[in-house]
Amino acid sequence: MFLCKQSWRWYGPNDPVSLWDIRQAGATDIVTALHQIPNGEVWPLEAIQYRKRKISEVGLTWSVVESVPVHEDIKKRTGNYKQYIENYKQTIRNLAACDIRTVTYNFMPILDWTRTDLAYQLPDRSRALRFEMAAFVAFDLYILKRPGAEKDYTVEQISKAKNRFDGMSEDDKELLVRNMIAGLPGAEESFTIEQFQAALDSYKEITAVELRNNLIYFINEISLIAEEEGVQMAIHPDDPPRSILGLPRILSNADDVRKLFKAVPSKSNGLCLCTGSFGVSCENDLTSMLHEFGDRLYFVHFRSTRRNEDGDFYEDNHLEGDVDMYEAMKALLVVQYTHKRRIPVRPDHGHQMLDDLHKNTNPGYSAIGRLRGLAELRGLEMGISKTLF
Ligand code: DNO
Repeated sequence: MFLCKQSWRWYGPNDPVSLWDIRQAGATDIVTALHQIPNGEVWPLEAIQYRKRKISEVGLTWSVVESVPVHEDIKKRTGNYKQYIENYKQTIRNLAACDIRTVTYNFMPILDWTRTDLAYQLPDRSRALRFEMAAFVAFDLYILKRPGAEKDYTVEQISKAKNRFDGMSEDDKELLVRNMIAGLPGAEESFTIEQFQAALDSYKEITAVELRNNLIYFINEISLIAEEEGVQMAIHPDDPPRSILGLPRILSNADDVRKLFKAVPSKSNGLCLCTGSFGVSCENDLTSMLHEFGDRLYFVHFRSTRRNEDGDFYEDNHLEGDVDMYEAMKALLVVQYTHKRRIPVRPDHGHQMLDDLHKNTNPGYSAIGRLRGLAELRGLEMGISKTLF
């Protein structure tokens, strides 16, 4: 018996990876969302029930929602934010009525996870997702031409970005734009350059302090309902864990998490600890974070990144890279054992490899790379469990 609830993200009926594929990969629990419902609207009870039924027909359990998106108006506390919060509450009630009680969300302004390259070739010819600083800065300075952007970078970064940009073909530039702002799988929005600049402008006056206050306001409101319904809210960290494009970011390290839990002590206010996102910063000690936030860990993403000093990183194999997966898994097992709880865990992302190289796959969410990740994590879990308990 595994302690971790082994889960797998499924994008719904249009996902090229089927529920049967997932069952064969060895997962028992499904992480999904009703992506067809526009951001901000209530998820109808019948639609949740229908999705849940489809999942149970295959012998799997829908145990985590990733994500119920938070409307930008809520993040900015402008426009219709009050209505959107009421809608969010109703969605929570409807999910609870279907016995789905773990909800992931993030509070990153405008962009969810951000990468510059979705097909970075590794020495074994599999493909990984990558964030390359020079390409990112080139996008910001020479494609987006964000006013005042130069002051966010060093002279060296700017010169590297200029060289990088000069070496790009028109196709390269187009691809970079698409990778950056057209929306990665699960992202809530997609933009053209003009729309994107307008979205950035709408955050001009919003400082990190304000954004954090808006998050606290939101989660305070939601926790009233979530507590009543026994729903666990799990915030996903910033990815990458730093401010980008002049936007404030407020969930990048342990201190940010502490601030959130201190401001809203409700048990419904919890964390989705993503080792891949937090792990990009060498300042984040993942093992101690797993222990410290153990009682509020409602969901875990296991993924490992490999970084360099320039701020670049790529997604490595699950057991390699900068994340010490052995220590992370051990900490998570101890947490579950101590708190007498099973926590849903999913292999986050995976390489495009083997047959999947010739298929249309969702970047990061192909079948075989994640199957490899899950298999490695299961083995690691079993090995550690047998020696620990
Ligand atoms: C990327 C994911 C994120 C995550 C959201 C949660 O692969 O980890 O898109 O689902 O940030 O709201």
